Amino acid sequence: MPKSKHCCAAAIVTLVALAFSTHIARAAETWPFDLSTTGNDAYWTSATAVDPTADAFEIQWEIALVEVTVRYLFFDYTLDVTNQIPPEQRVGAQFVYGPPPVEAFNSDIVYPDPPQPPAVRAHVAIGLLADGHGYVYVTNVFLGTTQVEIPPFGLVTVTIRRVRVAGTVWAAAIDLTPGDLNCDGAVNFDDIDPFVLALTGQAAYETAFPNCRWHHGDINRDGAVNFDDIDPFVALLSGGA
Ligand SMILES: [Ca+2]
Ligand SMILES: [Ca+2]
Repeated sequence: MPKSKHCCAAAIVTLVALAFSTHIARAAETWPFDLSTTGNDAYWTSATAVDPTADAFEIQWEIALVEVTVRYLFFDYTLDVTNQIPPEQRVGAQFVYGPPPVEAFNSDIVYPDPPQPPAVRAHVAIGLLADGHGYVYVTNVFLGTTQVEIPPFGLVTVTIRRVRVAGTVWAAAIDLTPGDLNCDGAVNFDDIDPFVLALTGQAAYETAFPNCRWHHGDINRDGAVNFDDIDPFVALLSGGA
């Protein structure tokens, strides 16, 4: 039922999953999380950490279960509403530069969409703490009413009393070598052609260099490889950066 409004496309997750499988990450962790709220703020932090000194991090998350507990008459009913959330809105992925703390997701989730009155609204933040531990924070929770089918009563209006969200957060710590677009360990003229390819887009670059990193071309560290990286790349080649 809660609907993420600003989540990433499944295609991006597929790309990052591909990156996880083909790139050598310095350390990667998989963390299951399970959060419940009856209106209170809810905080989850991971038991382990990724290396907080890494250059960058890839963070993925997947919501595998959304349960709401509603009250009708004198009874509580717990309903699995996971399938009401489109699959592409249950997953997300983000590349972020260090040092942590870093945020991969930070947005309000609201169901249903405005202008209908919200049944569930919460602020959700996902990221890494300064020490490399993962976190999921759910704050500013509002639980209202919604209509659900409860046999044998039919469609009834119920008060939402509790929301449970469970899933997985993955985080990988990544070392980057800015300018080394062919990943041979050096930054020199051999990197010019791969850099030009990186300018045409991440997908084309990663097809040609599946074991290297597109972000090696993001010399100015703004998250993308584009014309703004040309001057700093030239400076790297000339040893001036
Ligand atoms: Ca190189
Ligand atoms: Ca850039």
